[in-house]
Amino acid sequence: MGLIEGHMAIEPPDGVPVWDVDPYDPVILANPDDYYAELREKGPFAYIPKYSILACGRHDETHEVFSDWERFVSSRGVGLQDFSLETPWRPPSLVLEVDPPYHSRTRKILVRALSPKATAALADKFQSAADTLIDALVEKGRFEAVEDLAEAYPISVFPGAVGFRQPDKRRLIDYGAMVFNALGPDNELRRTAMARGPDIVPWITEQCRRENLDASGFGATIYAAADEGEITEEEAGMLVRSLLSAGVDTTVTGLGSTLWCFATFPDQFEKLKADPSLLRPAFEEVLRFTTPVHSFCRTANLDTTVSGIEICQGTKILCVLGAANGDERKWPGADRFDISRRPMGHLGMGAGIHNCVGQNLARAEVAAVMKAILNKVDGIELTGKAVWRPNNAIHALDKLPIAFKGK
Ligand code: OVV
Repeated sequence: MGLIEGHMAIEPPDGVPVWDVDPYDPVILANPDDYYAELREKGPFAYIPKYSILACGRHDETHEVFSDWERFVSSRGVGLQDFSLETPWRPPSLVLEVDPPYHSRTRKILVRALSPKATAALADKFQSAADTLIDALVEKGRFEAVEDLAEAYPISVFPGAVGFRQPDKRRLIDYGAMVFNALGPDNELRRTAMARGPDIVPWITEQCRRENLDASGFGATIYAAADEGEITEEEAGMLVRSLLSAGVDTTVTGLGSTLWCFATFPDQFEKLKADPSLLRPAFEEVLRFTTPVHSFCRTANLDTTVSGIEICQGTKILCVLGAANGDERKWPGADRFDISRRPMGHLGMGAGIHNCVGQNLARAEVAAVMKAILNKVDGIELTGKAVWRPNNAIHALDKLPIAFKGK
């Protein structure tokens, strides 16, 4: 049995086309729409020889594989590496990279820490931070929206909500880029991100210790579970690490992509201004249309069948959430950004037991910024070319030059 990228090599299953493509080519990662369309065209699955994986990009099969935790496990890693065969670069996440029954214990604690009530309690803080930032950007007029807004806002509210006293913006953002790039193959992107490890990883580990967290905040709720004997002190630290792994790059990307959508489709911004009650469904459409986390893997833990295709134990399946979110079979006119669509069942926050546990918080952050914009901004203009930043698992902007027209 051969290994490719740390997982078992497989033969293409009967009925599955072989597709000679590199889904991790930086050109594809930066502008993935044609690759998404071609993947959907191939059928429910395509076999990609370069990595000896199956890829799926139609909505129904992607949803089936992604949410069936019993057949398609996360404990063997959600990137290309199979943790049952190789040791991962960091101790596995105690919530992302585990299965039930253990998963239920840790997930429950994060659900508690990030509950709608805990999030709602932060609403005033989030709103005043958003108002201050948007006032400053209206004053400025022209700005670089990735750095000045998409990164600046989550960094101004999220680390504080976890309980950190001295957030280091660069390290927090670069750790997110590491964690997501690590899910891909051993390519240039992954190697460059990992090179920051010796500086960032010990710092992250230190930040997650109880002594470094405020007595209020999500971190404190997690450590309170250790006091109750639900988890150990060490497990609590690892769950705080999960907040830092998954809570920064994702919201930075979601916010940047929201801005990009409204700058690119001004008619949709006009529609939102005319009816601000569309704000919630509008963000769901941003998630569907841009899919910040573009792909995650699962590993078949037994021989099984999906849509008549036989999949053998040990197969890595690349679930291309970005492709699934653009499936015409599910969303007619999928290539249109339409804030009145109400795209139920999109995979922008995942699906099943591992779906985004921080989604209330992410929505609250974006809502606060968009409310401030609706109050203070009359027009959003793209003043240059938006550039996307390749990452093995995240589809994020690198540059977004914007001008705000104040009211
Ligand atoms: C990249 C990512 C997503 C979700 C959770 C985690 C990481 C984690 O470390 O728990």
